[in-house]
Amino acid sequence: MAQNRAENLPPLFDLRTVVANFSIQGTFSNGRPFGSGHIHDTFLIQTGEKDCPDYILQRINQGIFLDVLQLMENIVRVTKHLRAKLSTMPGSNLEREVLTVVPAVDGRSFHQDEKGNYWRCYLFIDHHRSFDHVPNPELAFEAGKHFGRFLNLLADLPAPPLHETIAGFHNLEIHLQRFFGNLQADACNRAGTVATEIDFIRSRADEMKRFQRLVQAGLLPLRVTHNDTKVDNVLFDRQGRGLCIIDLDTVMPGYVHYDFGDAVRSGCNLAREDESDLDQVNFDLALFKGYAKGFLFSLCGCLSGEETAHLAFSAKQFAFLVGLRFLSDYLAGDRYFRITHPSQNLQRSRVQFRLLQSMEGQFAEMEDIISSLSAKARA
Ligand code: ADP
Ligand code: GN1
Ligand code: MG
Repeated sequence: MAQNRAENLPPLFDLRTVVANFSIQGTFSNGRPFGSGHIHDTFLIQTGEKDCPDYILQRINQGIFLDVLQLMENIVRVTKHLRAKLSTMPGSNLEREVLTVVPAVDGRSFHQDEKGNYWRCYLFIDHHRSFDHVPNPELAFEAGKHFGRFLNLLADLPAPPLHETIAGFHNLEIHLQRFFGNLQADACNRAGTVATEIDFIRSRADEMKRFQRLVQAGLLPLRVTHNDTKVDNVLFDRQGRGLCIIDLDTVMPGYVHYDFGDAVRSGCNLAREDESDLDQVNFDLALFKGYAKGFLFSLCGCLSGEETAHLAFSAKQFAFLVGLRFLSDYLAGDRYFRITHPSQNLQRSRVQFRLLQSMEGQFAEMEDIISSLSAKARA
C-alpha cells in the first residue's frame, strides 16, 4: 500500500521532462497541481501556443492500482468504445465528451520514468464546471442523466470482461474485515478516539450486508459500471449541462447500485466531504429526486424491478461503506486517501456517518421518490 499520503505531499517532479515523453501538440509552458481527487497526483499542463490544447498529466497511484498495464488497457478500451458510440450521434464533440488518452512517444498509453513512476496524459477539457456537491436539482438531474447514459453506452462493450482494477473494491465484507484488522492493530494509537464511530459501525453492519446477500443470491445483473461516481467525476459545461465522465480507473464489472449510491451520497450532501461542523451535514431530498430522475431517465426500461427496488438503499450503503473506508484509513495511518491535515479522514468518516443518519430519517421519502419515478418511467 502507498506510503502515508500526508508525508507524500507535495512531491516535486520535473513535469517538463515527464511531458516530453508524451505526444503532445505545442510546447510545455507550465504545470501545476490540479483538482481535488484523493488518489493520483494530478497536474494541469499548459502549452505555450494559443492554438494547442492543454493537458492533464497524472502520476498513477501504484499503491492502489497494482497492475497499471491492465488499468490502462481498460481505459483505452472504454474510451474507444464511448468514442465509437458518440461518433454516431449528431452534434457530439468527441474531444470534450470522452476522455482522450494522449499516447506516449513510444506509442504506449502511459510512460514509466526512471524511478518507476507511471504517468499518463489526457487532453484537458477546458471551460468546464465541476462540483463537490450539486448546487440545485437541475444540475443533479444533469449529473444523474449523464452517469445513467454512461452505463447505457457501455452496456454493449464487447467481451472479454474488463479487468478488476481493485479487487473487492465495493465488497463490504472485505472492508469490514480490513477495518477490524486495522482497529486491532491500532498502528497509530488512534482507536481510543473513535469509540462512538466503532459503535455506529457495529450497530449497522448487519443491515448493510443486505446488498451482499442479494448479490450472493444472484438477484442482480452484473453490468459495466463506473464505480467511482463521486459527483466531481462528472464535468459540466458552462451552461450546466453534463459534459464528460472522468476518472475511469474503476470502470469494471459492478452493479447499478454502486454508481447510484456513490453519486447520491457525494452529490446530495449539503456539506463538504470533510466538514468539521457536523450540523451542516444534511441529505437533501430535492437533490436526490433530481439525481434519481436524471438517472432513471437515461436508464428508462433497462433496469429490472429488483434493481430499482434497492436504489434508495444503495445511498445508505455507500454512505456507510465510504465512511468505513475513511475511518479504516485513519486507523491505518492515512495510507490510501490523500489528506491535508492529520484528522481529515476521521472527519470525513464522521460526515458520512452523519449523512447516513440524515438518510435514515428520510428513508421512507427516498423510497417513495424512487417508486413513483420508476412507475412513471414504466407508464
Ligand atoms: P482522482 O482519482 O485522484 O480523483 P481524477 O482522474 O478524478 O483523479 O482527476 C482529478 C481531478 O482532475 C478531477 O476531479 C478533475 O478536476 C481533474 N481532471 C481529470 N481529468 C481531467 C480532464 N481530462 N480535463 C479536465 N479536468 C480533469
Ligand atoms: C476516491 O478518486 P476519487 O477522489 O474520485 C475513491 C472513491 C471514494 C472517494 C471518497 C479509487 O475517489 O472510492 O468514494 O475517494 N476512489 C478510489 O471521496 O478509491
Ligand atoms: Mg476523481
